[in-house]
Amino acid sequence: NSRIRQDVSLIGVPMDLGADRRGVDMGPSAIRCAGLESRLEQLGYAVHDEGDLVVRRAKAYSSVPESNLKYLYEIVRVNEELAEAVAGIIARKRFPLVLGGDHSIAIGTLAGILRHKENVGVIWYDAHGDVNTADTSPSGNIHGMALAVAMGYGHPALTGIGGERRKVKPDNVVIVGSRSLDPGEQRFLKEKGVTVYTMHEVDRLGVSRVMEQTLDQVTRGTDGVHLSLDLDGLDPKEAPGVGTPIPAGMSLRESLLAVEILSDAGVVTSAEFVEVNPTLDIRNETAKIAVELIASLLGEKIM
Ligand code: 6HN
Ligand code: MN
Ligand code: MN
Ligand code: MN
Repeated sequence: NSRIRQDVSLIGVPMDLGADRRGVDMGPSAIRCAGLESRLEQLGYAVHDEGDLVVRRAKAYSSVPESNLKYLYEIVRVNEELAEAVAGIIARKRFPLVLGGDHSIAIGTLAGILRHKENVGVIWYDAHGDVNTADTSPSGNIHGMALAVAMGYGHPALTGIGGERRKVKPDNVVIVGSRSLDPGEQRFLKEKGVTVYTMHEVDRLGVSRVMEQTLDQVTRGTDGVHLSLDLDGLDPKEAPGVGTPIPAGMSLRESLLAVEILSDAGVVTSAEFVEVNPTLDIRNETAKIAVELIASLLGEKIM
């Protein structure tokens, strides 16, 4: 089978500051409750649960941005720790599986990965582009900036995370499932030449071609592939437990197919599943979907 020949290290990051909204901090707990560990053990993996990082709660959560980089310093602190943890997991030759938490944690995950890899390919499965900067962000929420930061664009406190000078190269990034890109993001993506498969392309080409082309792009000249999967990439009718739902998204079937294609290719070297918000969910369905997708990514087969 296409099982990854590595032990898996789980690490939870109960971060909600990047979304400026409570509830998404419960994501790691909800995904664990949905049976992640036993599911991976059934696949034959040794699973090492490294527990959750500690995120200091904000005194107040505001819908009014107090600056265009909300909760900057606590987000930086946690991501520094995460970068360290992910780098350590890779050093121990394990597969890092990061559970969010809001998408701002991708900054730390990728900084940790880049300690070990020269050129990492990144698949950003998301309704959004997450390539805002303080200047273009409509919200000031750092989860909407994570991919730009990983490529080296944004506030120096963010781009300096992990002390890593290597950045993700725009050429090695593919975004899949977009249907909500802010005007500044559209400009950024065109300017940097990032490959984007919006829902339009997904509908025209079908998931299987999109994923084959994606694989082609992210494996060209890279020494690893990271999957950053935002559950809001899926249609909110099926995955309602997310803070920024956008209609007309990827179905569960399409998403399973996407991760199965990745699994068969055997190239993914790390993954994170983010933005599960149990307070907005229905009977933990979105966390259960996260577990289904993780199991399929790690080689679970129907037969
Ligand atoms: N996410 N583009 C919007 C913003 O505020 O920058 C939404 C970002 C959502 C981020 O879902 O990871
Ligand atoms: Mn996102
Ligand atoms: Mn999103
Ligand atoms: Mn399955």
